[in-house]
Amino acid sequence: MHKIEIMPENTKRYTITAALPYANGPVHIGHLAGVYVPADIYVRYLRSKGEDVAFVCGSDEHGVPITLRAKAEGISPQEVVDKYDSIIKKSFLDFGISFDIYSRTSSPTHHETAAAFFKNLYDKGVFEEKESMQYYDEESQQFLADRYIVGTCPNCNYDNAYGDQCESCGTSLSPNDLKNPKSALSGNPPIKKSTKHWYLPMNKYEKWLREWILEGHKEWKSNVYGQCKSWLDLGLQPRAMTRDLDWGVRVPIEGEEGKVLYVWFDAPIGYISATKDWAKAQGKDWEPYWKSEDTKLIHFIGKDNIVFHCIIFPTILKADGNYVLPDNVPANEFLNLEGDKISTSRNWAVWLHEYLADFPEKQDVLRYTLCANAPETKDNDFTWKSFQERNNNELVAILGNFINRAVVLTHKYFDGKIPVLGSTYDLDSEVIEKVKAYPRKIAKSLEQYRFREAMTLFMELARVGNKYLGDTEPWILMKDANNRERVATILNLSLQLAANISILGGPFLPFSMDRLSEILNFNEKNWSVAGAVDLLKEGHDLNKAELLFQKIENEEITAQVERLEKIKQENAVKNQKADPAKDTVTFDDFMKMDIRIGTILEAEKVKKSKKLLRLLVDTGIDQRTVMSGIAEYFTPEETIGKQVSILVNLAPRKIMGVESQGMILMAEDKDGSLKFIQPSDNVSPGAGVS
Ligand code: B3M
Ligand code: ZN
Repeated sequence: MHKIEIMPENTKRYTITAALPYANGPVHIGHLAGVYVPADIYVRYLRSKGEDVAFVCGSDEHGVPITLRAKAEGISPQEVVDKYDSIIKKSFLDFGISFDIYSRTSSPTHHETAAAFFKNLYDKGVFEEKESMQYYDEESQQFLADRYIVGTCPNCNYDNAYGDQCESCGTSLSPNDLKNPKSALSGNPPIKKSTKHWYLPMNKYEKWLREWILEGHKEWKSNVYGQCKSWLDLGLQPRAMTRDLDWGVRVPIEGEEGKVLYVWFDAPIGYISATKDWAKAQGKDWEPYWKSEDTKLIHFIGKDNIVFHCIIFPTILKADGNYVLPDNVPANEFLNLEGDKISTSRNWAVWLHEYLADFPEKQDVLRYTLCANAPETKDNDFTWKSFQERNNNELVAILGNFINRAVVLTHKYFDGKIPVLGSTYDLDSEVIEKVKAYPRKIAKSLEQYRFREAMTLFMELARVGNKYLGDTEPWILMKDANNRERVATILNLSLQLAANISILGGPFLPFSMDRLSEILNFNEKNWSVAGAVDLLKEGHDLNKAELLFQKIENEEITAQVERLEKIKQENAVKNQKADPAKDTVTFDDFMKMDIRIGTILEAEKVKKSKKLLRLLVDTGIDQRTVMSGIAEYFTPEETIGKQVSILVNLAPRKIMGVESQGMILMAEDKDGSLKFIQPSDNVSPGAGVS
């Protein structure tokens, strides 16, 4: 039996989920801007209204991205997820993303929950069981996930395209589209083999989905609604909910070993498993958070996850029949970095842990900039310049400056105590009116998931305060003792505004607003008390003034821009194609060259030359002098004793007045750097190379 949850009247219950990041890499600003900052702002707002909220997230630890990363790093999938789960978890904690629980899909609760969910649908006969022909690698004895098949792109002829996408031209593919498919595991061409899977008959839910979304959720953001509509208009097909893979939640059907649940089946159920673990730790019942009609389920995600959260997961929940469906899915578009798509493989990102190393304690500055630039309706760009400007011109010059002046002046003139509010004039009434109106205005934007707008409104309040002090100039008034009462009123109102700011800014700038509460000696966080101008009682003691924000200097920004420049250059080098092959030579042509392994006996720099070393080489035939253009890459000492390849029958020629008798063979990398061509083990000098 369920315990009956007694909620105060008017309190609403919310289950707020934020996309489970794949535990195959750290998180970057794009993740934060698109999903976690908006979700956190929303949740902090709800909590400050006293709502009952479960804010759940965790690492997505299954699926091919994890197994690929494991392969790339030469470690096991479990080691991959252990490593990244803790890095990601720490980043979120550091940035104040206030999850009630950050769980993991490799947890026992999740495996049980996901398997039971699947089993229940299976027992109800929801799935269609189908055999199909899939690519199979005979050598590694496994079916190949799309990402494990590489071949030539039918569109651009790029020869390293994946079975699901060509990274060169961006076309999305299916494995059958590839020319010359090869297994990424063994390199062999795969065969086709029959395999059984369980399909969710999406087509059967199409009519219901059209009604539920297209008629019932016209209020969803236009980017979300639009994507759903185009999916639905294309018509839905049955979709396999299982995979042939050995990493994931095992298919809970007897006799069906070696198969796991499709990661997009199990991952969203991760929200439920996380809620279970959280509720258990709190001594609560998890079920109302997922099954009570009066619970609002809201998924915060990026745009690439829309179809999974708006179409597939709701279908899974609907098929079960006992769950609430999402009330809203406020998905964001993507954030770019300095005009370029953020990319993990190209290292084109600002990683959260690296940001904090360079800007310690400046979490709020990033939260602020990302929210101000949030890609709510279209892709948006993060630039370091705008980061600096937002900090210096807005956080420091407006918000920080206002608070600091109000507090410092109160310490100076009124011993740090809230002075008495006297008669008010038009200028004061304007402030009072704004303070009254803004909590509702900001709330309205937040409730419509318009976080940029909400934060802009919040900053307007700080601007109001800043302007009020600028217009009234209490420091000038105070030169005449008769104005003391007037100044008391101005500072009283300024501090009331500051107290309101500390409540209303909490969702956006939690760290700074905690410090502001500390300065004001005022710990109220309840949204409903905002709007009043008597939050701080007359005579109430303030704490010491302290700067909420510090200026960011040009050098700090230049360092970041230079770091990115360097990455850009490195990427350009990596992407350079090798020169095309030279004209064909015959075997006999090649055999004319006498290449031997020799040992460098002596080496010295050549005067007046930056590039040349004079080498004495034991070729096994003789000892001879070779002039070699390697001085920029090797010191003479580094070369002595090295075995190298030398072309011994090259016609001698004079270089800088010295006769060079042969040529040392070098490999030239894309960036122009040189490496010796050496035998993999030592050989006797004079050994022939052919
Ligand atoms: N891990 C995809 C992603 O990180 C996926 C989200 C799961 S949410 C249930 O974009
Ligand atoms: Zn292509």
